Amino acid sequence: MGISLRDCQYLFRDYYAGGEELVLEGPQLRCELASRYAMNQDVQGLLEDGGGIQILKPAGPGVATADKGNAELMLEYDGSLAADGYRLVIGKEAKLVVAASSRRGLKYGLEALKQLLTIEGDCCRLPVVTVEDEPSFPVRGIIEGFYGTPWSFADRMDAVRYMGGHRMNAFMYAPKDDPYHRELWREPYPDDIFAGIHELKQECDKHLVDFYYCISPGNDLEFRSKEDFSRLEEKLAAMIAVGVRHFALLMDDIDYVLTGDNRQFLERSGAAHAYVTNRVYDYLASCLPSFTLAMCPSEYWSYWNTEYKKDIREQLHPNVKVFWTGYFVFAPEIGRKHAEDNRSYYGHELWLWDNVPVNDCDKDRLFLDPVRGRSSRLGQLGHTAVVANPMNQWECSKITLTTMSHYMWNSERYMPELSWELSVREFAGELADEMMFFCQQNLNSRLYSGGYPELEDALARRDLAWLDSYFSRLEQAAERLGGLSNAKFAEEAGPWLRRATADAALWQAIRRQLAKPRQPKAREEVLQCLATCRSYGVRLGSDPAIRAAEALGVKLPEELKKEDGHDEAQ
Ligand code: 14T
Repeated sequence: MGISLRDCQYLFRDYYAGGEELVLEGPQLRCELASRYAMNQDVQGLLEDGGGIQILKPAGPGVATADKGNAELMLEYDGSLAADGYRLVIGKEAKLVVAASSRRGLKYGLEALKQLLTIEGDCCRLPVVTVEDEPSFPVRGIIEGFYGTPWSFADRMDAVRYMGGHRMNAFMYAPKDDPYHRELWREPYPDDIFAGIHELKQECDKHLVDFYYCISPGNDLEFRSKEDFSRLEEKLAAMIAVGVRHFALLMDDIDYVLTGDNRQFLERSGAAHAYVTNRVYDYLASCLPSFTLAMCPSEYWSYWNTEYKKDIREQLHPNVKVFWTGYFVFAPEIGRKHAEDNRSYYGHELWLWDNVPVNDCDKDRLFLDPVRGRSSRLGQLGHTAVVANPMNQWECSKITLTTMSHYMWNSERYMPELSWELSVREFAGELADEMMFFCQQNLNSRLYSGGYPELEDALARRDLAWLDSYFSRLEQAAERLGGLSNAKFAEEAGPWLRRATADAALWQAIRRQLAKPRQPKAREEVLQCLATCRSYGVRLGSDPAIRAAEALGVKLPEELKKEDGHDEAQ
């Protein structure tokens, strides 16, 4: 509600507004529907939530609508628009048009209409505008591809709803520690887990999100074994039976050197990975008129050309998409040269598996900053998908993911700081300032090595007044965020919020010790507060109290300091 012109210009690719406004009577936008998109098109379910828009059932031929709307909405098919793109025209006299080449485009067009609508008391206002909007990447989404505790099904259902509202269209199921995804890939899912996956698939359908089932058989697949292939096909057949049409074979993080019969049979692992993927491709083609198949090669992060890549390039079916993560598993920078090189090594459509904001290698950290350093032009450089690998903490991942959703939709215009601001505001509402402050203490050390300059400067200056206000801000932010109406956030971020409070307390103790350096009680308090900090097993990226102690010459027991995990090198 009340979206600013600046935000419109950022979030919608082309926004032609001449400053005029439509003011309509009534506390809701009530649209009389006419559709040339398709006859009897079901559009009721297209909006994530009505949010002030009601779509009235079209009157039959010659039948007057009993219920008069205050606007006219025409849905049109326009095959020249990219998939998921739309044109929204908000015309004078309350004539609205949404044109799209797919149902998802219609949905995004209606979501845009909802965002532009302001309701004030008994009337609604809309800008007179034409919006032309198309995505930078056809496939945009999330890959649940991390190690450690997988998301719960409740998390996943929420993720799918979230994606529907953020113009993401792909949820890829690939939790490393779902045993049936990797370790026990041959085993069918137990009924209860399968029911969860089925329900998730249905939620995806409802929100026009494509569900991808990913499987990782690479650790111990016998490439010549008929039995193994039947197991793999049975696993996929069960998914096909509940409507899944999108798949991926993941060969990451395995010992991929061929041994024994596998080596006899296929010689090289690139050839072997192309072979199994092609067989899966043929299987899917034998039972489905249309489907998607992607594969993650073992060499998904390396920046040199190899025989493995050549084998994939030459032998993998041309329709199969190939994942990579940029150069290095966590790529601070994915530039044009990297993309061009890797595209030429693999010779297939590239799908970026972006390891942001994943924290499975940094379990004591939360990453709450925007994605940075991805080329604005990956879409022109052979990429047709960008998917983000999130944190084990789903709710906390939303901060970064919302910025990624902006990048995925319009990489050419992406501005990390602006996206961060929008994301934090959307997430925390009235507590946006506190949230932003908290986020600034939890930067992604894998992507960003800029550190915490304001804090470091104040420490170098020994500016105690600045530090006092910094720590009281931290304490206040932690307290208020703990009471955020979003209880899931408070739960997930709990250890970090408590750690922030403990850091503030440690600072107070450090202050007292600085005032009375020779008093044993003051020293005792510092140690006690330090123990509390450590007890949470997590830390803020800025690690302010420990840094302050170091900078101000307050000695902390060496071993405690180490265990706390402060690491200069990051
Ligand atoms: F397939 C991939 F593209 C990929 O990134 N695989 C894993 C992924 O499951 C994990 O979540 C991610 C982040 O930790 O990185 C890959 O796993 C790693 C990462 C490492 F840094 C495996 C070994 C590493 F040394």
